[in-house]
Amino acid sequence: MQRSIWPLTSLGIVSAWLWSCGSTDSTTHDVPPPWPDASTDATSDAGGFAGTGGSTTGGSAGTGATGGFGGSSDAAHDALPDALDDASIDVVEEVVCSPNTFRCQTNKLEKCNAAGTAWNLILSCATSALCDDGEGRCTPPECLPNEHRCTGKVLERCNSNQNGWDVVQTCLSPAHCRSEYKTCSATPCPIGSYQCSGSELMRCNATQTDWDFVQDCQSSALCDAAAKSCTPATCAKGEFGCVGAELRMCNFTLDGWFDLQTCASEALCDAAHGQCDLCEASRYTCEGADLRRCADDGQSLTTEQTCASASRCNAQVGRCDPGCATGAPGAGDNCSSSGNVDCCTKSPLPGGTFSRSYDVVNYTDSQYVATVAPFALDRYEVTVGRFREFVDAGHGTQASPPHDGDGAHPLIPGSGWDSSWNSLLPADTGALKAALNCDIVYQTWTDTPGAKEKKPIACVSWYEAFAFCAWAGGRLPTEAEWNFAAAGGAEQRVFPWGDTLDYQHAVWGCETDGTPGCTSSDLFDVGSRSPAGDGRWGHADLAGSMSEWVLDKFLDPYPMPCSNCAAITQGSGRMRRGGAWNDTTPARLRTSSRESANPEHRFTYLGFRCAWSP
Ligand SMILES: [Ca+2]
Ligand SMILES: [Ca+2]
Repeated sequence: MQRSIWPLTSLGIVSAWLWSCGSTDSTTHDVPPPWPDASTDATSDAGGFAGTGGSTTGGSAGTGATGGFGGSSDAAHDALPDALDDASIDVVEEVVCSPNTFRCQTNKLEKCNAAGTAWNLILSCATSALCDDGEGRCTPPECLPNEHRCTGKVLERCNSNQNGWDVVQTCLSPAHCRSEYKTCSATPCPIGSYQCSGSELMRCNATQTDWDFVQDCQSSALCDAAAKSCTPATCAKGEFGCVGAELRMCNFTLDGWFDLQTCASEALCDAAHGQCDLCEASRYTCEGADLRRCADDGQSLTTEQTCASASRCNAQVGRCDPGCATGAPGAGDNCSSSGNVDCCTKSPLPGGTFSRSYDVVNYTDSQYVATVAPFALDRYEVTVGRFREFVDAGHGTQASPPHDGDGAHPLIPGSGWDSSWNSLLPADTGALKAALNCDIVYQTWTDTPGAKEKKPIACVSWYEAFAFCAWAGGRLPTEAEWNFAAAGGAEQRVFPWGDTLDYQHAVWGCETDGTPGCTSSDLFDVGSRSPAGDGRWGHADLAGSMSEWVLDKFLDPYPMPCSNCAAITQGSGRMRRGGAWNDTTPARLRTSSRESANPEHRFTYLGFRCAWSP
């Protein structure tokens, strides 16, 4: 396999991947890659000594359980006046209006609530717009104050509501209607002049006594007296449009737009219905732990479900996430060294632009620029306890695979589950459990819950990792997203927490347990190095502990350009990032290091975490 020189020059050359505890078939792209030769991982060497036991002596994780995309909390309810609060009086609200009807208070449109007990302001029309209580919206005026027009021989004037025309008089010969004079007049019309009567183009007749009909411009065109013709209309009758948050409507002369009102946000400007929506039509949002759905007409918001916590509320998939539902060890509020942090915590990232595999110090090629949209990422690697919920529910198998398209990045078409992968999952739960028992010494899975529930799950194929994230309501992070989280975005950090690597910041090198050499005591619970080893946005163990599957295939150089990109068609294998507990080479722990592996294979040092889009 021919590879470009880029991984060698950009990632530097480090010592060969020789780990005394076992062999590997995965690839580190800063050394001549042994993969894809498909020997299985066989970390069966138990090591020569028992070690001192995996103490979890990291710093306190604190209480920083950032709650995902929950949104703001409920506004405080107005307190009742003391007199009412104290007295046991039933306050019956009086019916004051007909439910769901509209009224206009000057330019303010109000709607009677469903109980008929109050008028609620729903919008303020633009200064020169009309408040229409019949339609419940703002509309442009049909005409201007004191504007006159001629319809044939009939002189008309704009009515006081500016929504129609009043007849002033019908002109009798020899006088004819002259809107410019706002009267009937026998004054000769100018030779060769044109005027418009409504949509009809008229020309001064040969005797200059009246106007001859030329053509009717109809509703799709404008009568243009100056151009002596019909000209194309700017917009269609009754058409609405949005410019940013501004809702506008085609004016009655069809030659321009009339600003109706300013919606609360661009997303709420609804040109199809000619209104400002109260919420984004058909979309889910989370208000704390409440999962709410906006009606298809954008005019009402209802709470469909209240999730166990704010971080379980998943607006993207419109449901409460199933993960950490049991509250069991590794699947409840019992992670990190403090033992009280939600193992399913999602820490949000702001999105931004940075350079992939660029840390300023070791790797100085900044050309692989990428932009990622805001997203959230599991604060911890997926634990054994979390994975157990998934296994116990029967998922991750050919018997219960994800649906086509599940687990997609919403900004990357075609990034969801492909049903042709179903056959790459274990046949059933028994086969999945057997596969998770990939190494008697170093596997973290146990068939029954045991002492390793808070350790990161390992021995999972890329397909199982993908299926887990899809089931959990999320997806695998893209390589760019993972790199963004680790590098602290544009801070381009060398390690997720800063510049130097030691055993207080990461689980690595088989020495975080204080004893040289690899034993099972080198496997730590998730978050054991928090908060010292956390990344810029609070993510634990990005470097070390388990190396982590990401969505992308291995493509060298990186896909370019990259705005929410991922290598999902071209490339080989699947990427993994971050180095692992058994990596003795510091460079592997750097945020710039790239490695890949065969997606069907399992390793005792390879786990994952999930990402979520807002
Ligand atoms: Ca050790
Ligand atoms: Ca890791």
